[in-house]
Amino acid sequence: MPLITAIKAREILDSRGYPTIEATVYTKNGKGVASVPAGASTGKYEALELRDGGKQYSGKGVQKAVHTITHIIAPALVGKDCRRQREIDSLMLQLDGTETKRKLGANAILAVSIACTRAAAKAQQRCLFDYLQILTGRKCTIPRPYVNIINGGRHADTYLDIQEYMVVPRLKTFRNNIRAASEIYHTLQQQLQKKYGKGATTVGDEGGFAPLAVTKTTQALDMITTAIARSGYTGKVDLALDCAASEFFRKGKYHLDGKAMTAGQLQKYYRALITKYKIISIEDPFEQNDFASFARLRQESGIQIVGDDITVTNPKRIAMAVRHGSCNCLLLKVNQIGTVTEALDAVRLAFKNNWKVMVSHRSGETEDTFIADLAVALGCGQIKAGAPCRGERIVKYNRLLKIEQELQDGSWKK
Ligand code: 2PG
Ligand code: MG
Repeated sequence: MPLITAIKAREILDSRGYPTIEATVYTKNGKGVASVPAGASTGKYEALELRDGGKQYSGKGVQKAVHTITHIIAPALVGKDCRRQREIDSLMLQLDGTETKRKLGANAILAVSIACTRAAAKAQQRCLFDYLQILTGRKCTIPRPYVNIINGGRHADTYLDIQEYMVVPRLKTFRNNIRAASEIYHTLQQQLQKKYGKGATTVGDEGGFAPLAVTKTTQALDMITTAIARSGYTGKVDLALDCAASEFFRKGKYHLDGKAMTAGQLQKYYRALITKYKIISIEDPFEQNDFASFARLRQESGIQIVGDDITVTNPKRIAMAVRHGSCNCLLLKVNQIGTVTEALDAVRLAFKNNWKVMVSHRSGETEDTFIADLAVALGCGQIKAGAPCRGERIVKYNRLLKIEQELQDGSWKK
C-alpha cells in the first residue's frame, strides 16, 4: 500500500517571479511533486491563497503556506494511502474548515492534493494521464489547443482591454495544431515588426504579443486574421476570445476600446465581432455576476460561452450558471477551487448539464505539466495554455506532443 511517509514543501518562483508553493509527497513506492500557479485576473469567488504579507516579495511570500503544509497538513496525512484522493482532500478541507480555504490556503492544499495524485500514479507504475483516467472515469483524448497570441487586459501593460486573443487550429493532430499556431505566431511577429517597428513584439504574461501600437479589439483581430492567411491556414483555424470582462467593468459600464458601454451595447458589439471574424468561443464576455447577460449572448450567438470568473470551478457557482443558462462550457482551473477532488466534481456537474470543459493554465505559471495530463484524462477536447512562447507555457504543449506520440504508438504502456 502506498502510504504517505512524509510531505515537504518549499517556496519557489512562478513565471512572473513571484513566490509560489511546491510540495513533495513521499511514499515507500515513490514520490510525487507538484507546484501551483496563480492568476492575475482572479475571480472574486475563487478559493483564497495564503500569502505572507509584509515587506518581502511585496507581501506575496508563501512561507506561511510552507509552514501550514509542514506543521498541519503533513502530520494529518502521514500514514494515509495516497490513492484515496477523495479522503485525503476531504481531510484537508476539514483541517481548514472555511468556505474559502483561507485558513490553510488553497495554494498549500492544492500543492499537496496534486502531489498525492502524482505519488499514487507513481506507486501504481502508471503514467499520470492513465492514472487520472481512473479518477475521471472518462476516455483519453488529445485536446485541441486554444493558443493565446495577443495578450491584453491584466496580462500586458498596453491599451488592449480584452485579455486574450486565441487561435484555435482545427487540423487532425495535436502536432499539426501546434505547428499551425507556432507558424501563425511567428508570421504575426513579422507583421508587427514591419508595421510598428521597435517595441511591437514584446510579450505579455502568457507569451502572446503585447504591442503598444495596437489599441483596438478589431485592430488585433485584423492582424491575426492576416497572419492566419499569410501562414496558409485560412479556413483551418478558428478564433476565440477571453474578454475577462470583470476587469473592464466599472460603475455599471463596460469600458472597452475607449467607449463606456451598457451590457446591451456590449452584446451588440460582440455580435458584430462574432459575425465578422467567425469567433467560435468567448470566455467571460460580461462581469462575474451578470448571469443574465451571459445567458442572452449564449442564446443569441449559438457559440461556445465559457465561464471562468463567473463559475470559478466551483460546483455552487456552476449550478447558478446552469440555472440561468449562462454558459455551455466550464473553464477548469484546479487552483480556483483548491483540490483535485473538487475540481473533478465541478467537471462532472458541467458534463451532466451538457456543458463542454476547457482545461486552463493561469497567467502566473510554473513548469508543472499537470494540466496537460488532466486535459487528456478528461477527454474534454480543449486546453488553453498560452502562446507558443515562454518555457512555462511550452512545457504543457510539449507534454501533450509526447502524450500524443505515446498514445499513437502504445509506448505509454511500457
Ligand atoms: C484567465 C486566466 C488564464 P488569470 O483569465 O482565463 O488565461 O488568467 O490566470 O490571470 O486569471
Ligand atoms: Mg479567463
